[in-house]
Formats: sequence, C-alpha cells, structure tokens
Amino acid sequence: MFRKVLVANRGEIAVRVMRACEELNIGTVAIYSDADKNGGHVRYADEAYNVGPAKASESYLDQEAILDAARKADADAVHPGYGFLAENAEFAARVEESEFTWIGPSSEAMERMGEKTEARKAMQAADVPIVPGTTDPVESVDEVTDFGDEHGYPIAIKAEGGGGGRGMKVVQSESEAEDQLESAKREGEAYFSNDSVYLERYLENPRHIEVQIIADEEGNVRHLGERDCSLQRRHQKVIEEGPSPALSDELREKIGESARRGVSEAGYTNAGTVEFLVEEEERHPDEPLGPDANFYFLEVNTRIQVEHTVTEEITNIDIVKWQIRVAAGQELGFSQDDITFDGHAIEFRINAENAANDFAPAQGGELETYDPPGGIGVRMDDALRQGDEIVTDYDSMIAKLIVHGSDRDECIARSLRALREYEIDGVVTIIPFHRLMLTDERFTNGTHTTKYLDEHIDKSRIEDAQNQWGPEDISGAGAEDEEVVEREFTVEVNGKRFEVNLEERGAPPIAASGGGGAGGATAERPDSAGGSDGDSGGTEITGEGEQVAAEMQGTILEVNVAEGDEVAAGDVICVLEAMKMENDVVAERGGTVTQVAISEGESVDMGDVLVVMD
Ligand code: MV4
Repeated sequence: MFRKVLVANRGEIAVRVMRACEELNIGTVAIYSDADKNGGHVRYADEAYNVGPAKASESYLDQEAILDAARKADADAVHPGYGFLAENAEFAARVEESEFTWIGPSSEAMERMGEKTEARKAMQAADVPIVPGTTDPVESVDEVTDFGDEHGYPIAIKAEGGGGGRGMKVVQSESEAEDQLESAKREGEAYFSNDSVYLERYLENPRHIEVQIIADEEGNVRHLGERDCSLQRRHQKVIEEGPSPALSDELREKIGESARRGVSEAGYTNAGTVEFLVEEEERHPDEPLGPDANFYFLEVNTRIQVEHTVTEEITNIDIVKWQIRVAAGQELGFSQDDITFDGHAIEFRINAENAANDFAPAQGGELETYDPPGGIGVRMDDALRQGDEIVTDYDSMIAKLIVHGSDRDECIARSLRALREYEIDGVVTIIPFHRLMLTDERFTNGTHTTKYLDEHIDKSRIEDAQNQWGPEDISGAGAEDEEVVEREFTVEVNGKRFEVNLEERGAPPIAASGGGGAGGATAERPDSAGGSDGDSGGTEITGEGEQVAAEMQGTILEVNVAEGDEVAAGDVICVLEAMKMENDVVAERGGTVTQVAISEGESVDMGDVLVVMD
C-alpha cells in the first residue's frame, strides 16, 4: 500500500480523498494556489505545497508544478479528484512514467474513452447499445443530410473530443445542417484542438442514467448500480439520486450489466462511470420503464465523479478507498453478488449561486454563519468552516449534502428536514431551489427528464422560492430600490422566546448583490480602470466607461462585438464557456463598445474585464 498520496485537487473532493487515505493509514499531501492558502483541503492535509497563482492554468493545471510538489513531498501516488487534470490522459501518462503511481484508469484507457467514436466502437463490440449514428467521423454536409434522410431529424452532431455539455449541436432540419456542422467543428477545434465530429440520432426527451464501475488489475469488474442525474440545468447536474425512480428492476439489471460488460471488454481499470440516455415515455409515475425501454451508451467518464457519494450511500462501498487499493495492485474484495442496494440516496450540490438571478455565481465573502445539518441519514462533504472566505476563482460548488433513507419518500422528507436545518450566512446558495424541487410534483413523482429545468419549469417559482427561503440581505431579489439592513434579535416575552427581524431602511447595504445575466455582469468600477487583479490575456484596459467583467473563470468561445459597435440592451457580447456550460454574456444596457479585451479561445478569470462600453 502507498505511504503517501498527493491529491492534485482542492475543496471538498480533495478532503474526500484524504479521508479515504486517513482510513487506510496513508499520509496526505495537498497542493494549493495563492487563492487557497487557507483552504479546507490545506487544513486537512498532513503537508501542503503552493503550486502557483490563483489562475488554474498556472496552478492546479500546472503539471510540472504538481509533479515537483510530489517529488518534494516524496509521495508515492497521485490522486486527481475530478475536474482539473482528472481526465487529462497526457498528465496520467506523465505520472505513469514518473516514480509515482496514478490513481485512476490507465492513460491508454483514458485516451481511448476520451475519443468518442473509439468509445462507441468499443461498446458496440461488447454488444452495448449505442445511439444510432456513425462510429467514424463525418466530413461533409451530404453525410449529415443523408443520415437525416435515412433516420430522420433531429440529428446530434458531436465533437470527437467532446463530453459534458460541450461540442454538441442539434440539427432540426436539412436547412440547418451546414451551419451546425461548421459550428460543431469550430467548437471541437476551440475546446479540444480536434475538429472531427460524428453523428447520432438526437433523442428528444431522455433521462440521464449513469452506472458506477470499479475494476481491478486482475480483470474483475463490478457495477455498483445506477444514478439518475436527469435534473440538470444547462448540462450542470444539480441533484443526483440512486436508484433511479424511473427504472424497473429488469431494466436496471440490463443497463448495469451492459456497463459492466462494456468496460470489461475494453480492459478498463479503476473507477469509472458509464453514461446512458434512456428514452422516457408517457407513463404513470408508479409504472417505471420496463425491460424493453430503449437505452443507449453515451460516454465513459474516466474519473471519480462529484456524485459518487450517492452510490456509496446505497451500497456501503467506499469507492475512493477501492480506487486507492486497486491502484496499489490489490484485488477487489467483493463479487457482483455481494453488492446489495440499501434504500435511497439523494445528493444536493450546494452551489454559491443565486437561483433567482439565473443562477449567477455569488460574490465572494466571509462565511459568517456555517451550520450544516446532521442527524440520521445525513452526510456532508465539504471543506468549509465558519469564518472562511468563500473562494470564487474556480467553481461555485461549496459543499455537497447527501441524504440517505430507507426508501425515496423517506429520503425526500429527510432531505427537506436537512435543508431546513442548513444555516449559511454571508453567501447566497441554491438551498431554496433544492427545497422547491423537493416539493415539485415532477421531481417527487420521478417523471422529470433532462429537459425539465431548461424548458418546462416556471422560472417565477424559482424566484419565489429564493425570496421565501433565501436570506433576504443577499438574495439580490426584491431589494433593488431601497437599501435595507436586516438584523435578527431574540427576545423573551412572558418566558417564551421570539425571533425578531428588524429592518433598518436607508442604511448602507451589507453586501452588494450580483447583477447581470448568466456569465457576465456590468459593473461601474471607477476604482479599477487599470484592469482587474487578474490579467485579461495581456490586454491593458485603458478605456473609461462601463466595464463588462467575467462573472466566472472560463474560456471565451465567441466574441460577438468589435470596437465601435453599437449594442443594445440584451445583445450578446460574447459567449463564455465555464464549468462545461456556454453562457451568453449580455449587455445590460445599450452603448458603444470602446474596447474589446478578449479574443476567441482565450481563458479569463473571474473579474477580468471583457469589454468596455461608453
Ligand atoms: C444527446 C442527447 C440526445 N440525443 N445525444 C449532453 C451532454 C453530452 N455529454 C451529451 N448530451 C446529450 N446527448 C443524443 N443523441 C441529449 C443530451 C443532453 C443531455 C444529456 C444528459 C444530461 C443532460 C442533457 C441535457 C441536454 C442534452
């Protein structure tokens, strides 16, 4: 077994991995950027090394700096967590070639599964159903329209290197084929330096079902059942659960066994997830999908996932510990028949976002109150404690709440209880949105699909939930006109305690509310006319006027304005890809563009100025 593991990640997943190490009696090494000097993962580790500035590309993505830290610490293995370098086959190969062990699938398996047509071929060879489409790249529009003639529309054009929400375009009819083909190729080139694309029939209303896999180096492969991740917003999962409320036991068994067979024949090792789309049908909520329902392989994720906790709760198997053990050459200690499923689990991503403002990321600030829930069936995975500064440089997920119950109904009731207990002040979170979902009929009866949040739900219900359950001083909703400071007091009257809220009108605000649409906000920043603390790709901001700044770290996919352009309120200034989502950065008001500080393909940090307007 390893003596010491370096965790090449931050936040809750770094702590999750270190907890597994702790239980295996393995020493832990953290890495951190300048933004994370006081991070929870740094606190947790036995030792910690600074790997560079806040900008991820210069720290958590700096392969050489990370390997350097591993050498200094004399670690003997590297665990990548999720995100950052976790699915980077080149980094995995560098670790394999070094004196350290890579805790994950082989770089070769990562590369094969990362190439989507290769993955489709591998699954097809193992008799796993794939979405009808091509297993070789397509070059010409004719190939797209021929496919449409044969299989009908819509068609999905997907980037060979794609995955998550990136690099997929939908063609509704022949007339869109040319534009969408070009657009998919352009995205593939921008994101993955690979403009190869392939085709699939586009399924209109699927559920997203994924199967957890763990495999050792002796050829033993187990599936640990499925998770249902159908509740997503713009390709971002928000709630995951297991088992899926939509599958009959027969269908569940077929999908699980398919996943197991697929990765087994591909020679895959360590943990992984096989994603499927399952075609949803009009059905009664009490009638789950039967064994003849259509399910199709989508892709393999070659990492531990955020939502692995759901599976851990229902199987009682510590997946991260098994990742470490199999990487150290140990054999899996359980057979497929040993795996039993106990009750139901739901994971809630606690994102620092304002659900009432199109899920705009929260401003950083001090975590004034942090009092997470507890009690039976409640698991908190986080790296926080009261008084911490919320770091907004990377990802808005600050914690995960995972709730287990003997069945789905108990799990939902327990989840509502836990979310009511959860007290956070100082930063806005999507807890009110989660509470809404737990009382939403489509979610509670389990008939929601991947389309539900983006296309069906009434947005005003989300705003109402935020106003009802969110902390008023930071919700940013309903407080635009008047600045109100709220103070809470406890008073005792005739021996009974009362909580009293006092509102002080006309007082200075406690916290500024974020504005703007998803991905971008306009802000008057007279104090920073020389540019923000991050750099904007070397462009110096000289223009006076209104700066439009990035609301999150990401990559510029498209720039839609040039200097001198007149824009109207609501016009899209640029498209910012962040956390696998494409976000339109929208002008809050009209004006003339006086400076464009970005170009396509450039990465920007949160707060970087994108354009300046008069
Ligand atoms: C699809 C699809 C429908 N048909 N492929 C989105 C992310 C990428 N990894 C695959 N995705 C999809 N691929 C075909 N042939 C619908 C989606 C999709 C989706 C998938 C899983 C979870 C949420 C989703 C939301 C929108 C679209």
